Amino acid sequence: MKTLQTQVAIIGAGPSGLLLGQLLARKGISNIIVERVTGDYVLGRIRAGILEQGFVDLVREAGVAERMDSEGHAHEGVELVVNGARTRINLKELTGGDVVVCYGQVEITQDLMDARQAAKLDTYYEASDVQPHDVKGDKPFITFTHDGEEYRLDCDFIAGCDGFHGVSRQTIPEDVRTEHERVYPFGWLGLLSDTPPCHDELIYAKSERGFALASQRSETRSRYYLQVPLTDKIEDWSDEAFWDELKKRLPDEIAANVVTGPSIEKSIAPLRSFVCEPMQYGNLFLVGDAAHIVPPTGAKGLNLAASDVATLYKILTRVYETGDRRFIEQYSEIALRRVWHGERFSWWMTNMMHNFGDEVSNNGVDGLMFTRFMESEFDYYLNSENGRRVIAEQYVGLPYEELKEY
Ligand code: FAS
Ligand code: PHB
Repeated sequence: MKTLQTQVAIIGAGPSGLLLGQLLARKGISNIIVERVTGDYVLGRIRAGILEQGFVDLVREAGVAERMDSEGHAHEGVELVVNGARTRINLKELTGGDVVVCYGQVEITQDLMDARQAAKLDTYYEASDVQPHDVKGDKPFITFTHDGEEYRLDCDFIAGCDGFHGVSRQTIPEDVRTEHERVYPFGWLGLLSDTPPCHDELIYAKSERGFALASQRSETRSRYYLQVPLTDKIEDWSDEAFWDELKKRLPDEIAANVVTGPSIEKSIAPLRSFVCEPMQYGNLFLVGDAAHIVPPTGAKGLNLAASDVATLYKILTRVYETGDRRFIEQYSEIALRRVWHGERFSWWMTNMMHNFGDEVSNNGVDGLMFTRFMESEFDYYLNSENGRRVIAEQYVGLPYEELKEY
């Protein structure tokens, strides 16, 4: 067995692991990333597209903002449509200046991978049998197999950045962790196309036929979503069927601007709200999707991962720079405070904007009555400046948590 040594072992080379590794390295904190699949496979996953202000600032602090700043598009507003009635949420005005940036997760991941390679930082792709050990002790380590060789990686801390299906969360004993979950009775059918966006800002649309989202990646690449039943299969949806349905769910004047074209990616994703508490166990810290999942309706998944990274980065930097270990035990409490805000907003937006059919909601309200409650609540929020401000503040992202004694 080959033995390696580093200060922080990172499991997973998705945006969480790569961003954490980049930030730590810039502080001179050594780290090694161990990833199950190839870098190309990681880049092949089409996911998020909206970055909160806090994420944008973190990417700049990580020194990988050049392409984001030149190719990303700042969005000062977002449109919410309910049965054809359009309401623009003026993010910049309602939050006193904050906006969101439209720049794909794939692009951010590529930029972080390029920076890691340029800095000659160690990343073991296609690693198998990754397993954390002695996480409660002061000498944790992970073992893994790479190129047929067995490795032991000794470290001070382990960052579990290995997503929802990773090994890290399972390392926390079942009797220690509490998992909260809501699985929604529908999914999102997503389509990526090299066609110009149908509007200059994002449009979230609720119609009698179901939810639709018109998003974008650039001036020539668009990303669209449709709410579909969980029973739908991707083969049920030709490109033509997708475009027809999308136009029926968007306001007529927007639908008229939709430029159709062949899909370059098309997939159906289930929607769930999920939180694991605590987000740490000894010297193992869960980061991003390893600890929590949100329905993409609030554009929070990737952004909550970034705020976890920011919290752990601040705590570990303090440990290595000053020896101050006071916040080590508070990582989970600090991270969860912002996670639950993002979870609630994503759950609320999903309730407001989707048709739940006749599902009886968790507080016993039947489908139609629940729908009326949600329509009334959304009508109130959209038609009051204070209501629109609540939505704007959540959408651009609440401030990151500071390290302070609670
Ligand atoms: P990731 O899952 O991205 O990365 C985890 C990494 O760990 C993966 O590369 C995996 O291969 C690796 N790994 C897993 N197990 C391992 C093991 N045992 N050993 C080593 N490595 C291991 N978020 C938004 O904000 N907006 C959106 O629009 C949006 N859309 C989404 C659409 C879909 C279909 C999905 C699935 C998610 C979407 N998300 C969205 C959420 C998504 O972007 C995540 O929040 C983001 O990828 C989180 O990044 P990570 O925490 O790095 O986890
Ligand atoms: C996307 O562009 O993929 C996207 C944007 C906003 C969301 C969800 C997905 O809320």
